[in-house]
Order: sequence, then C-alpha cells, then structure tokens
Amino acid sequence: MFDSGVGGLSIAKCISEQLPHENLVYVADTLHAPYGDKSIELIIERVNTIAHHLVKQGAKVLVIACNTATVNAVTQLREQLSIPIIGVEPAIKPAALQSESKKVAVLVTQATSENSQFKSLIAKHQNGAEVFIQPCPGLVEKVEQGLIDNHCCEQLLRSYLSPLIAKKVDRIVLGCTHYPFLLQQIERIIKEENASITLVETALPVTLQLINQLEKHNISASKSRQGTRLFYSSQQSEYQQQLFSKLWQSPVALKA
Ligand code: DGN
Repeated sequence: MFDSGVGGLSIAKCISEQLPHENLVYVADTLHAPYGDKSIELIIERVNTIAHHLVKQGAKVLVIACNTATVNAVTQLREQLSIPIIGVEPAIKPAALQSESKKVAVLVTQATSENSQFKSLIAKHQNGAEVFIQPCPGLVEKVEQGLIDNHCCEQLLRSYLSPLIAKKVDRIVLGCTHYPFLLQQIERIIKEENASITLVETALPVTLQLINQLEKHNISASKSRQGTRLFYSSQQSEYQQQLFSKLWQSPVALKA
C-alpha cells in the first residue's frame, strides 16, 4: 500500500489489526508530498512508479491509501496491472444514507475537490442529500510536519469547519487519509460549537474490501502465521522515522 506521505497509516493501522497474519508493505512518497497541489500527470506518474515497484516485489494486492491518487489514477492503473487494486474513496454513500438533516460535508484536498470522478461519485451516492465539498489546503502539510496540535492547524481547521457547522451538516466525511490524525482536534471544535456531527471514516470499509478481495481470489495468508510490517519513504530521515513511530504508536524502522 502507499500514500503521498504518512496519511495512509490511518488505513494501514486498521488493516494491520484486522489482518495480523498478512505481510504489509507501506510506501510513503514523502519526497513528492503533498499530491493535493500536484498536476494530474505527476500524480499518475508517481502512482505508476510505486505500484509497479510493489508488484515487482511480489505484492498480491495493492491498496492506494490516498483519495487524491485514487480519483486521479486508479482507472488507468487497473488497466495496467492484473492484481486486485483497492482505492480509497470518501464514504459519501453511508454518510448520505445516515444523515438526518440530509446535509453532508466532505473534507478533501484541493486536487480531489477539482476531480470530475470525485464529483461523479458524489452524484451517484448522495441519495437526495445535499453534499458540501470543502477543500482543505494546508492540512496534509500540518500532519506531515507533525504539527497537529499547533495553533495554526487549529485555526485552519476552524476556518474549514465553521461554515459547515453553520450550514447544519450532521455528517462530515474525512475524504483524505491524513485527516483521521486530526480527529480529536476536529471533534473538539465541533463540541465547542455545540454542533451534533458524526465523522465518517474510510479505514474499516477499505479493510473489509481488502478482506473480500483476498477471499474472492483465494490468496489469503495462513492465519497461523505472524505477518511482517515494512515501512518505506522516498525521503527517509530521522524526523520521518519519528513521525512514523508517533502515528503508528510503536517504533518503526523506516527504510529508504
Ligand atoms: N492522504 C492523501 C489523500 O487521501 O488524499 C493526501 C494527498 C496529498 O498528498 N495531498
């Protein structure tokens, strides 16, 4: 699995817990993060390079743990590779179905917000609910810089959440895999504003899809073994190693 940086660890954590017997390889393309402000051509080029590398290493399933990479590159990647590819898409459908106010918001990167496939996904799954797209430039950078508790990050979050709270949305979809690492900060702001909003994540649905694909293709590892966990970054450093370990909640030996 891979992401532009550490965000996909929010998905990897869930996969690792649910599938302890499978080997997991995580690649962070830190050198090119964030993808949110990159051209579609560059995103596709990076996705292809990383995906082909992982397949050469023997990957049996690929998880694109990044909404931005998924909406921009999953279709062409599926045409090139024969292994199952699981993308991460914002969970609009459950949010729209569960919403009582029929007002739902989705927090995404700039690149996702402008993507036509993402807009089609909303149109397909909104089920009569009004869906507000909120691009959140800057948040991925804050997570990558480990600045999730800093004042500037809180200010940014407030500026994105306040208009949505005023619109009385009752579901907010986290449409970027970096955002679950801001969950506590988001919940605090919602509480302070006396709003009643449920946050909708994608880690579990993606993990269930993965389990489904492993079973369907009969490629699950034996449950009696213990899987390995390997972490790579295109910009390995002492700082990255610390950030990975903090977000993974246990020491990570990051490789280049
Ligand atoms: N975690 C990526 C996503 O889900 O979209 C962030 C992409 C980026 O680097 N902006």
